[in-house]
Amino acid sequence: MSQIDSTMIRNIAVAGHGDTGKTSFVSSLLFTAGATNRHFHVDEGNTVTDFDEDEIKRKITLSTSVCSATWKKHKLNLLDTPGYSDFICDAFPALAISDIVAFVVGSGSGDEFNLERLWESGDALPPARVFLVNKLDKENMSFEKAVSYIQSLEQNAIPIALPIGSEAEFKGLVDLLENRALQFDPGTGKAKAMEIPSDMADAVEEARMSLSEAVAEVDDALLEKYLEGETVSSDEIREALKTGLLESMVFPIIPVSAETNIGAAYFMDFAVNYLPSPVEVPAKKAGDTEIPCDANGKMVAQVFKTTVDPYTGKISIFRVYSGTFRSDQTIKNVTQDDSEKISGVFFLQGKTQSSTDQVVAGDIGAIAKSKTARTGDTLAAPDWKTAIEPLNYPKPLISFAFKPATKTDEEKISTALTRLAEEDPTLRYERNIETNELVVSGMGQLHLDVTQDRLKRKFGVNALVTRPKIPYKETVKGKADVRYRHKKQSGGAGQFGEVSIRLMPLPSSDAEEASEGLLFVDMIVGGVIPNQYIPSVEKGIRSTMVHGIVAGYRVKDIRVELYDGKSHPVDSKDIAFQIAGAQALKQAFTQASPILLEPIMNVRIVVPEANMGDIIGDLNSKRGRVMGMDSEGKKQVIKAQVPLAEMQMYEPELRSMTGGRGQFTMEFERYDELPGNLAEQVIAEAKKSED
Ligand SMILES: Nc1nc2c(ncn2[C@@H]2O[C@H](COP(=O)(O)OP(=O)(O)OP(=O)(O)O)[C@@H](O)[C@H]2O)c(=O)[nH]1
Ligand SMILES: [Mg+2]
Repeated sequence: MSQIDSTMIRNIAVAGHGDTGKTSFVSSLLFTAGATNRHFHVDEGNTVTDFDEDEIKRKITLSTSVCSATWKKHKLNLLDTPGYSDFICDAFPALAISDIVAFVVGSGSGDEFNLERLWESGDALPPARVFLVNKLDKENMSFEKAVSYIQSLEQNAIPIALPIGSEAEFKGLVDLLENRALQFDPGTGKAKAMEIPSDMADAVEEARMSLSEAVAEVDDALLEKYLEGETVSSDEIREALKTGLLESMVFPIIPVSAETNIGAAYFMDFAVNYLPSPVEVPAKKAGDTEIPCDANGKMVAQVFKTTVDPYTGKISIFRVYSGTFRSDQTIKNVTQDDSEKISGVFFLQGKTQSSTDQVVAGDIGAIAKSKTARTGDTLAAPDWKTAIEPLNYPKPLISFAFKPATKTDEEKISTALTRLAEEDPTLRYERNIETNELVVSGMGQLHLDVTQDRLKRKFGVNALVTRPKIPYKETVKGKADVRYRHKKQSGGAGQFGEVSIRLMPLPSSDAEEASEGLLFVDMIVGGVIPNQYIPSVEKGIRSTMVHGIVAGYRVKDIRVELYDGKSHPVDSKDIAFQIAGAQALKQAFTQASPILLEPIMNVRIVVPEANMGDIIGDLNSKRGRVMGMDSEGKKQVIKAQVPLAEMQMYEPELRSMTGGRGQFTMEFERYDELPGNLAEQVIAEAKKSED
């Protein structure tokens, strides 16, 4: 296969709010460019990029997929990213490795909060950013409204084309750069020149002025010329626009309809003529080392996505920043400090692989069954030293307990979750040793629903999903002094052990010395309990602590002094002292004002100003304490401490309180006493489940 020149590549992430038509637009591009022989539709479940069964079933994109179209000898790599809140995080790695982002806007109503969220990530976005106003064939869809919404986000966004006709009559566009009109054939997506409709003359004139003005801003000399009233040539505008795109100073807006194939050809022409190739964008960095895009340089690539399928195995998708990734080489995984022999490299068209012998600098390729590659890893020539910064993923926001339905499910579930987490870094799971539950965490309820489905469909694992238990702890507030004798005489050898203990809360000065929540102090003098049985007493106490005393939760932060006891020359044995220790603790515990402790989380919430009142009111009703407030851009930041029990469903709650515009993170802070009435409920629950 002949090698494509890096300058002929365009890496385009297609991103935006959910349901705006990203996948449909990619489908329209593929069809118009002849990469597919039919125009596939999301609603028919046959698009190239929404190929996963769960995507087809739900008609939404769950994870980024890669395909490409050839347009005028250029290779356009298209990354179709998810737009729904639960899955949007998968858009970030695609944005991080692309040179261009096409934001698809799908309504004029101005509530595309996930677009706003992506837009706010600023420097994490590719330098060249274009807005596509989609669905212009649809009733009530207004280009003007969508433009003012986009301009409310970014004042340097400016139309470079105007729609001809609206709703069902939308048929083409006026190209403001070339001052010409184009009509599109919905059957092929191809463009044909037409007259600029006479009733649009004024609008076109005005839009061309605004565009010239916006573009002139890029270049001081040009701006001066413009302000002096001198004519600015089309060539000058074109050059300035290219610079403006590269330097994130101008953001073109293009009207399209993915459904009726209008604008796809225009966008691809624009990509080829104006949008930067991998050679033109600022060089990627690994630490302080620049990685210029040069197919003859040292090979450096980064894996930005992993997919794992029980049938086809693991696929690692990477972007080559420099050099040429060959199919028959030994590469170094710089991040893992490991190396492996590559056998086979391919390009992806959705799920379809086409093998190649090389992937040049700037291009995107994939390898199968890599032993070392994980998402974010740098794969490079053996003598390359510095890893590219790994990709960032947010912490999960919601957790559920996954209970395997049968013994077979139990055996398979961990392996299955490991595989799923390998392709989805926002999915985490762990066995909570306190509650003994398998806790699976993700970005939202839908995310965990999909996980439950995938476990079943891909791995045949059935799991019941419930809210996870809160890992409460038990401790005491008071002191107690207990003497306990364990004596058993039933036929043969008897058992005898007697202990006297003092129980009290662990003083903070002892905290360092304690282990697993207990400081056990041996105060036995004169061998009243023989030395070898002292550890038995401690063991009995510790095993009781694990299973809890009043409500079945782990006991923590206690100090136990063993100060007296008795033994029997024949009947004293390890088990007898273990039982005596355990029973003594149980008695002492109930006498020493036992309490429950609950986990308190540090929460950081970012919301629009307008939601502040509701959020604070809600935090108060959640027994939360607001620790501080601050502003961050147009948003307000609230820091609070809130019990975990109140925060388990905060993700959907915050989403509905803020119409999706709120974000939050939380992490464990400390344990606090659970108020008496709530503690009684928890104890009653525990008793009920014991019966
Ligand atoms: N009328 C009309 N409908 C469209 C157009 N583009 C997309 N749609 C419809 O909008 C819905 C969503 O389209 P998708 O392409 O799945 O949107 P998306 O942005 O990829 O959605 P997510 O990836 O799930 O965020 C589907 O029902 C499409 O048929 C368009 O240009 N016109
Ligand atoms: Mg999609």
